[in-house]
Amino acid sequence: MALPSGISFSADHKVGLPAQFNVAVPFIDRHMGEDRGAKAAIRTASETVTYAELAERVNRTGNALLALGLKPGNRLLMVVKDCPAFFYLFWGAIKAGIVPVPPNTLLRAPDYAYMIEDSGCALVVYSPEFAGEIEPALKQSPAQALTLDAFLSEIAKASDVLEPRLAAPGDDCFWLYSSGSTGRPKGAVHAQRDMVVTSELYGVRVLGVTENDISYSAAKLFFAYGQGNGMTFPLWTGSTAVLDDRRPTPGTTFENIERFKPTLYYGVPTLYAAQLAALESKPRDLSSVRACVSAGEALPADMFRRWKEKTGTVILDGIGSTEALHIFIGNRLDDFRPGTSGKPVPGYEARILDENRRPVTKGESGALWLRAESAAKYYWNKPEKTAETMVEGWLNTGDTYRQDEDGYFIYEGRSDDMLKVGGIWCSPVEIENCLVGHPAVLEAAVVGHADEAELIKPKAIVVLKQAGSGNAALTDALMAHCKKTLAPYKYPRWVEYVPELPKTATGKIQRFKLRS
Ligand code: 3UK
Repeated sequence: MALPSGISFSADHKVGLPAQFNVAVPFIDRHMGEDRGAKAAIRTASETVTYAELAERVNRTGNALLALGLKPGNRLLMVVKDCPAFFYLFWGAIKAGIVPVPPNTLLRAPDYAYMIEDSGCALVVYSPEFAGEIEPALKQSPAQALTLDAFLSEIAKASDVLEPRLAAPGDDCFWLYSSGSTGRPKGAVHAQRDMVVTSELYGVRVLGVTENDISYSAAKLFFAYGQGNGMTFPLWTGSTAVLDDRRPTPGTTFENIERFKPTLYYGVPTLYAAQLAALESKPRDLSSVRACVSAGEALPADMFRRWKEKTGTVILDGIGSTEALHIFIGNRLDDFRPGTSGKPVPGYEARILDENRRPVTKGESGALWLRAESAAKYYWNKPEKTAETMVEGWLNTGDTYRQDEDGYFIYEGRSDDMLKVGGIWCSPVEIENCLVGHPAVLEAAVVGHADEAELIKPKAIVVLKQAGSGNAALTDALMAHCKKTLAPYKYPRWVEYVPELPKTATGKIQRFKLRS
């Protein structure tokens, strides 16, 4: 398919954009001029939204946001489940020059209170399902807030004509929050250009997404991975996205695959493991799927093999990040190696550096640095974190990698203590702090531990106030305490009781000594 007018890519995959434009035009409005008005942009179990309906609702949303008093540059915090209105809010804001910020919807009130304050957002829109966490978070805040239902009645009243607010390719466009091992989530600020780059370089040039594809991402839209899979790649190519607001399980995902017959399916390793287990007892029809994609954490080679055996389809593992926006090293249909992350996506430059920031000899491990045209510009309000992570046009990924003899990149772990659980960040420090809040616990350390599918989950090593009182009932109580206090996926799946924790001379827990 031809690139949208005014947009080009050079022979070395560098993007060319107009000096002034609005990225909602090539992703949304363009399809009216290309005869796709009647085509399905979104399908859910209860509705189909055509490209014409999408363009109209995006305009109404932009106008409704302006009518509520939002000004260009203001932030809109949208805590919204996977449904068509996610598209309306995200693109309506962008078209009106407002900056959408869609956080993880699995978080707790204190996380949202922090994001509301940190972003200084002018408006919070939230699906009513999340009221229990959002409404307490709004108590101290000057931001306006509306439930999604209330907002949708505003858009019904708004005009369906909206001039796009022009911006430069490098101007702030949307943010995504990313978490660190210590400290608060960081708002990664992405530019107008970034979704064009990921959609064309990974979506079109690696996966070969075309107008004829139907994409279904089990990974949610708030995750940069799901945002590309389930929204920007389909819109860039004028194809169809399938949305489901339920929690993805083997049951719901296979049901969607059989019903909507997607050609592309996107998951994370934890879900593929559960799907594989479910396939043992009930075969399912995946014949529509031409490729499966995995990201978020490394996909074990054995899972690749078992999936291929059971479904006939390959799973293309690729590493992406919130900062890079989407996958920057990936396997492809005509060039893959199970157990590796593949090779750099065209247009992305990856380097493995030693502790002096010099390239390692090929085959040795080191820190992975990345040069990306889709990289976030900076972290909001966090100049030190920005300076550590974004250095002279390069991104420090925080990952350790090596290359095999044929140039495939092999993941070797994080250089900090952060864990990926079900593809989502999990800070050991946050879980430790939660455990220490339980009356029986004196100290705790949390490390990653591989489950039976070789996927990492949090394990707690606990020192009790009353030595020797650890038992199964207390373990259950500690797990319940964490589930109640933290985002539910963060609870420790194992608890081990020890008399003391290994520490450095300065009293820092030596988590590496506890990993097993
Ligand atoms: C880890 C992987 C091994 C790695 C993401 C695809 O995961 C995404 O973004 P996040 O900001 O996390 C980034 C970090 O996650 N990771 C991601 N994928 C892999 N490790 N193999 C993989 N295939 O530590 C990385 O630094 O949550 C994934 C697209 C967009 C994304 N934002």
